[in-house]
Amino acid sequence: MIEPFDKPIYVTRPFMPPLEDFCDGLKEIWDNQWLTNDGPVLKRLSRQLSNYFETDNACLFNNGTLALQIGLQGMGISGEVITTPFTFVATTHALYWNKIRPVFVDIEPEYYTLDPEKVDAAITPWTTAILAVHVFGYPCDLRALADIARRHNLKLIYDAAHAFGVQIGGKSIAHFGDISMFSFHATKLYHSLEGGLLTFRDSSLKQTFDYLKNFGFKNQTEVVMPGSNAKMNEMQALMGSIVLEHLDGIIEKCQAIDAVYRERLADVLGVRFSPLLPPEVQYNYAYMPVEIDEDEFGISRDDLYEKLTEYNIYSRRYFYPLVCDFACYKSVALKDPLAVARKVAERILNLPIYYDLSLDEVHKICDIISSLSPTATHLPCAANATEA
Ligand code: T4K
Repeated sequence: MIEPFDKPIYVTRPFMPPLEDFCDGLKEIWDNQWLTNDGPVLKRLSRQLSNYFETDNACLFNNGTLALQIGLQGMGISGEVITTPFTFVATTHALYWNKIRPVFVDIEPEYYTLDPEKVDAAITPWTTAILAVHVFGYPCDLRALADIARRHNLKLIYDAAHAFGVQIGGKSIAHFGDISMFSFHATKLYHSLEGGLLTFRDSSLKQTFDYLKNFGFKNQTEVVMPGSNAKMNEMQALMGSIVLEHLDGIIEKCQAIDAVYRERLADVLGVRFSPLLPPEVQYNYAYMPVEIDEDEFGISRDDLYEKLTEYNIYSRRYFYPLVCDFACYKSVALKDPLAVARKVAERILNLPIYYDLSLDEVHKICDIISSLSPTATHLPCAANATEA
């Protein structure tokens, strides 16, 4: 019998930088007496991120949802947008708030990103854009989607909420598509407490986004568009600035965790991982999704999810239910049966992965998962044999 963890093991925990570093930054903010509205710490983070992404075409926001919503508004997207049902609901909410009709199409089965063939087939005279998600940080089929967008004169928008740090051939994923949104929420690999970033190809959009996140003010007496309040404050910017210095270490640790899961669960029947990404992709290891095949594993994904909680392990079923099955989107007509997305949503389980999770803890999680499979012949690893 394996003992439960004596503290909860969540699907993720935010990276907490050294407290002294945050306190030093707080002192600076206190001295400045400047808390929000384009303050000096925000300006510093903007410069750091421009260096990081190698572009000045970037705009910070108070969260990813508003960043995406304003991104769509600022680009004047309307009509129908082809998108994925296998995502966090905020992707679709951003369309809703812009009065855009979502057209849900299916995903491909390996990395769960939009299936380009399905996108192509769903285009109508009302289609104005594709809103694709680099779900779990797995890059979409960038070339195929760019080709479709070019041929049909559509805008290509990436919800890159999960993809901070992902590079393709040494180039940030931010450089693909017309616009990309990154979330800096506390649960993300890179975070600023809460926060979001838009990166974009057309530099003239910067002015528009700056207006839109500040009520549409051009100056003290002119409001030029119906904007929102979506400004990042100085505390958020401080956290973002400090966490950025630790990014490489965070990714390295999550890569090591990913490797342990893949090795330890490789022989457990019914646990499926996405294939390793091609060598030109530098992945960020932000999430650890697996699919549970009930017939092979011996119990269902939901039973496994429940049983893990008895061991104090809180995995998550990202993304179940599909967005189109939520009450507020059920009335959206589906032209595609979404067969792959439905199957994946029934089987997906995100295992814990975060900087502070020790490799011993990952081994123990693997031991527990193996022990819960009636079909597994897997023995606990030597390191944890005493706990078995
Ligand atoms: N597009 C996509 C594809 C997204 O995934 C998201 C957000 C967005 C757009 C919108 O971006 P933001 O507007 O959020 O910037 C979480 C996050 O709240 C959400 O940001 C994220 N996606 C989504 C995938 O996950 P929940 O409801 O699962 O969060 P919650 O509070 O249950 O946290 C998960 C676990 O993390 C907890 O069980 C414990 C741990 N945790 C969480 C927080 C907040 C901590 O240990 N400390 C913390 O401070 O949505």
